[in-house]
Amino acid sequence: MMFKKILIANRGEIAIRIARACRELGIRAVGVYSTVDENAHHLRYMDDTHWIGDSPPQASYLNISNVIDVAGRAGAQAIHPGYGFLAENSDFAKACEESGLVFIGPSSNALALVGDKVASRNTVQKVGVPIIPGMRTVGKDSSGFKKMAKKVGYPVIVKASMGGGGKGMRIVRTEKELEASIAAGQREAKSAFGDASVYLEKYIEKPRHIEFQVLRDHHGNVAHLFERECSIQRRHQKIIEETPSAALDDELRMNMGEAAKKVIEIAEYTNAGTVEFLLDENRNFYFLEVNARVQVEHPITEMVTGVDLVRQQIRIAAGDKINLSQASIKQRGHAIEARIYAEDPENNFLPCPGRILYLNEPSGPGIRVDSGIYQGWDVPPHYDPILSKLIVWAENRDVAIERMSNALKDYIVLGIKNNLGYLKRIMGTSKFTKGDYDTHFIDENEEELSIPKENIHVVLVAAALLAAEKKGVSVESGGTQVRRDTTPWQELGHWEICED
Ligand code: MV4
Repeated sequence: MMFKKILIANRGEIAIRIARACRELGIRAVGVYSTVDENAHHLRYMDDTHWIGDSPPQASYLNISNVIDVAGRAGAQAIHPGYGFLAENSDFAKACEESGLVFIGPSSNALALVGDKVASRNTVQKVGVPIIPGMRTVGKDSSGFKKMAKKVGYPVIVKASMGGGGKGMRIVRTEKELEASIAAGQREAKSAFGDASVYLEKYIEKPRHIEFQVLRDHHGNVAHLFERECSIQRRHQKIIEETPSAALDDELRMNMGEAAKKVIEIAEYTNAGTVEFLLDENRNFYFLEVNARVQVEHPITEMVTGVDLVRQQIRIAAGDKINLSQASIKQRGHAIEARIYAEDPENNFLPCPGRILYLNEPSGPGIRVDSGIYQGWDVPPHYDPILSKLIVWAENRDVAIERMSNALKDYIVLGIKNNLGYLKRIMGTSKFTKGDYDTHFIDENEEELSIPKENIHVVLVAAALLAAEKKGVSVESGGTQVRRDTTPWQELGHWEICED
């Protein structure tokens, strides 16, 4: 039976995305908000809204009993957690199960399994999915780590078993660093995840990060929706994603897709899930982990396959069968997503909350904007500073890049610092346009991605040349060029209108 009412336990662009899917399915959407989010954009898309607690996430969007209480009071039959917050929390999924609410995601058991990296490695290895050579249990003493490091060969990597997102990770190049790296990894894992367990793997030097979208229903039907190339990351935060990946051919794509389905099946995982792989320079792929949620970058898969992933999540949770055969799912054209953040690329990507004084969002053929903001809104400092996502589709990669570059130029956010200029520079790098990149792209292209400091002088020279020309003086420009990607707005830096 399809739900009549769903509580959306999230905020921002993803809450709006889920509310749209509800509306199309004839389901009422219940929105929630913290104190600071009283005027947040997502509430305008809900049929009903409820306060769930104070501004800090722990008091509101992360507060399990508050969310469950509100769902009960609002008469919702199901909860969609979105991404982040409670999305991959098996205690929350369990609390939903115990209070008779449907958690729109996998079972709490499947969530617990994929949340444990060592257990996941062992499970998928049983069905022949390749894993990175390394330890099969969490390390007890340093002699076990030493033995495995010798066996697989340096460099190695120490990883948190109960974590993700790169926390607790340490790359180790020689045996004499090993002991200190284990201790550092354990300390970081303990403070980030409340569990100090770490294990060791061979370190893959220049991997691409490629993930496969999978759907599996409660009747055992499973299908993958191809890959997303997510190698353009900074400190484990993805910036640009695209599909198809330039690194795969049809055969490798098929093999990875089949492996992804095996992972989801052996984990008895239901709903939408993503299987992450590392692809090494010799085109060997290895299972990394399962992301048990709808992902930030899900729209690029929707654009090339035509499948509405959030609609599928809701249908699967309601007990419907996935009405898709593997053979019917095709990749058509090319899609790219850029994540727009309130952050300062010139100041170590420091989050920059504040008031949006002017907003113009791009539109046009093949352009999708999943936005969580509006002009006049104050971006609060309490949450992840993602503002919106710009997604483009085109018949091929070159046209998609051109379309993205132009759409980024039309995207204007004034009043708060943001990464729009930085994203435009990524589109202009030769490594990106060639599709020749791995997970080190951001670090290795730092120079090309930063605004040259002398640029302001170039602008002054250009102004002087123009002034001279007006006076009828003839001058030689000397071949200096003003970069096309710097605008007067960027040169101006932060500014605001003061009322007095
Ligand atoms: C690795 C790796 C290389 N070798 N494991 C990143 C987060 C977590 N999902 C696992 N990650 C990685 N695991 C082995 N054995 C490279 C990454 C990795 C990465 C590492 C450093 C800097 C950026 C990275 C981006 C993606 C993946």
